Amino acid sequence: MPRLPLLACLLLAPGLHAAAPAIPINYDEAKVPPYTLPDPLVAADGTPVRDAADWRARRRPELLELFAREVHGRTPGGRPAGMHWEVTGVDRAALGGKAVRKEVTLWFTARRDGPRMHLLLYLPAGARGPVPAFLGYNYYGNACVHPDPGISLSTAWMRANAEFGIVANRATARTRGVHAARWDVETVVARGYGTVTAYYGDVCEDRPEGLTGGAGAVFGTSAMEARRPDEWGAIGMWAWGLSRALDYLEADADVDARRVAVHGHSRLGKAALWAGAQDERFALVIANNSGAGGAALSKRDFGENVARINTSFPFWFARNFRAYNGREAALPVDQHQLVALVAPRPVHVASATEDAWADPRGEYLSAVHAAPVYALFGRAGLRGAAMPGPDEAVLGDGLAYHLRTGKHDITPRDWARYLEHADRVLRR
Ligand code: GTR
Repeated sequence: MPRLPLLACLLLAPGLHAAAPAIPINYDEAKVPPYTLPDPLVAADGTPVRDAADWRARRRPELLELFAREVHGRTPGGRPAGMHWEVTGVDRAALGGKAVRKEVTLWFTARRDGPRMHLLLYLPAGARGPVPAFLGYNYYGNACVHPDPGISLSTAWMRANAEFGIVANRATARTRGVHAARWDVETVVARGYGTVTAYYGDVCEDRPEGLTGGAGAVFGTSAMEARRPDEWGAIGMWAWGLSRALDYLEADADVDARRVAVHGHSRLGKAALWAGAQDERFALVIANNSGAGGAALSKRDFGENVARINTSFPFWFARNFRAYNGREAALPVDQHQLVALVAPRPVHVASATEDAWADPRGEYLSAVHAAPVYALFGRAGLRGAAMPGPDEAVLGDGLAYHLRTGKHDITPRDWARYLEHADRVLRR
């Protein structure tokens, strides 16, 4: 074999990205170059959007199509015909009598040996009638959200993680409750809300191979590089799974499916936004530290950028999205339009002061620039409001934003804001 220069060897070595030219990341506010955002209220043919009806009939479908084609990939279908579920366990005296715990297995197709998702619900005990609820994925299986020994331990594949007791790609007893602080279950339930969760890896494992399992298997999705340029990726699949969870909630008499907030942290915040944009049944959308591909503006060069996210996670988005690596100016959309697709339903965007990677200011500006669409519906946006300082919030009736001090995370302090917002918009 001829001797290749070292650089060529490194570039050819499978799985080695180290030799690829480094992708520059800007963390200096003074060095953010000027950028132009596409106007949500100007249609592709250059004509202005006249009113809310025109937005719904003409502009909203146009933007959904652009996000599907250029960013996330197309969602190939809705609820499969054979989808079905079974309530596998109910404990009416969970959490010391404060909650009802339910476990549900939802098979995406008629096949019992086919892809499925396990739902966990905590509902306030003694509720008089169906309750509003928060729905979001967890990272390490349902048992990570609370130490309650009654929660079934996931047997699904997950990334090995010694800190969280994930050994040989499986959760162990040590995984129980590792993310309890991220869920704050007791507080949410005491406030009168249900909290519903599933492991995101049930829908698509967070690795390239995941694309052909779970939701991918339901629709015959191609392997990562074999995908058609607009075929969906993991974020699209996670968003689809949230809608399937809502399908179940519509049939659960203990939950008011018309008052469900979909939420997610980080990559799952990206999925929650895309779910909320596509599925108008979600009453409130919460994007916690969702960053690039979530709430953060792509054309604003700060923190993680398109080239970086497509290189680290080449299976999260459609292959088409890679055309914008280092070319964000050419993107026909930006993330304020994704936020606007939720209008007039409320969106809550949240950042953390130490989460520069996710670009807190870019997340805030996305909500600001979505405001004209909310205004069409007579809902106040964040226009004109200054960016909240650390531990401050602006809670408009359409758009809300808060900035928490601390690192990339979702904490009880974030939940306090979400509950405050939900009390305003999900309470009848
Ligand atoms: C990072 C990724 C972010 C965010 C984060 C997370 O590695 O670059 O966009 O998704 O992971 O999900 O925790």
